[in-house]
Amino acid sequence: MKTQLIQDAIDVLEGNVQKGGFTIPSKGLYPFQWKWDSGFIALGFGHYDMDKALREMSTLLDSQWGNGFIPHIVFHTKTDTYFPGEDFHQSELHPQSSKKYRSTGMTQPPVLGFVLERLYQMSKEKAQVLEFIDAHIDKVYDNHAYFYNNRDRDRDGLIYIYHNWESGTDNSPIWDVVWETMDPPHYEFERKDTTHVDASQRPTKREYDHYLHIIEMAKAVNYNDQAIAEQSPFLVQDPLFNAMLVRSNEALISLYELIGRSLDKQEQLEQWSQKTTKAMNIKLFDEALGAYIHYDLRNDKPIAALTSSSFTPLFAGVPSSERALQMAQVLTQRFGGKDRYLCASFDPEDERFNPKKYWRGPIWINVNWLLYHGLKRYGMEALSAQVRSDSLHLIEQFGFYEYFDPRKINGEKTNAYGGGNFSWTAALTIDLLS
Ligand code: 2M8
Repeated sequence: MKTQLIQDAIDVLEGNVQKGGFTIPSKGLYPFQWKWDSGFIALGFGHYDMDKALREMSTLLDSQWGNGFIPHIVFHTKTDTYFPGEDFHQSELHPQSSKKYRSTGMTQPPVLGFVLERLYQMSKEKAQVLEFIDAHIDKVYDNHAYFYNNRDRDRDGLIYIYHNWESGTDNSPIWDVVWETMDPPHYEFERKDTTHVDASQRPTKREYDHYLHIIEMAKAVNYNDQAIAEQSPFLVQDPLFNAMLVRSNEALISLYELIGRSLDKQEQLEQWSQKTTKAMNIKLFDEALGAYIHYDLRNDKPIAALTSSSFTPLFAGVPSSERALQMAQVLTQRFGGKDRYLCASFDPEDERFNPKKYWRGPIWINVNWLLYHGLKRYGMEALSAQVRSDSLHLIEQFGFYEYFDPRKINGEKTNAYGGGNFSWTAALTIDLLS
């Protein structure tokens, strides 16, 4: 079974590889290169074709802007099957945007540091991977420097995101409180996602109005970070985003040590990490809920609700061991139990939980992968094994889908939703089984 599932996963990945040296998340629905998808995808390739893994990384890094920014979508190919596309985003408005590729003017969670480290760890040809790392690591460092220099408004080490698409968890109920503070125009546009996936499993039209409105605001200031920080109605400190940064800082330090250079950068990364970790523990940990939460920087208030992102600081070693235990209890009692697979993307006990709707409840394999490794890091073997086996069970049962229903329901035809033959689901299956 194991080898068959790996082979099937490889077939999915290979089917999504494109001519320009990048891999799409899913045919039809997502026809370009996405930042954090590419990181997870490279981890799958790394187990059977390291050249492809490194090419995925270099293609993405090649889209970097002059200020260190790496965009969330790189529009390699011309197609009008996705909305909003390159003509809507207009990355060229920013004076330092890539002259080579058009892209979006927003980013996604910084996974590339730990992806590079893991590729090195899994490689059989260590010298080849180390040479690649030596040639590319400074770009990832520059990306982190971009965050600390431009996205840390209060200089406390917590990076903000200015759009829900930067979080990766697009329509999470977390953002509902922000939408309540906005009243965007009712734009006229043609959705493409709902021609590929049932509309009931995707964000609403009104939610898209909010998404587009923030982009219009950012375009009006030519994607200038300072102006965005002053004007964006959406300004949030996200526990997943900051956890990825801390974990990638840690990875970059160990990679610089390995290649034996840039002591100054290692020291800087260490300082950044300590600062972010401290701030996350002071500002983002909610004692009553027992896990990390989002902070609405624009409206200066915590968003007290649990999501799967709430537990991802485990992956970066951010919580103390006492807090980690508390988090594991919350995960088990509130998200787990005999009737549910781990881990729902939103609190199953909250009335806004929707088990079929995208980031409002379904399980996502990339977040499960982060939780699996996070729990392992704290020695919680049984719970981490459960996250892994729930993930593999759902994939074996239903296929390499984009997201899965967390409820254990008998007699349902399918518990899997969104795009099929989804790249990071396939890639991380390979990694979990290897
Ligand atoms: C989803 O987001 C895109 C916008 O970035 C979309 O809905 O069009 C999210 O799940 C995001 O996390 C993911 O990276 C992207 C591609 O898989 O799809």
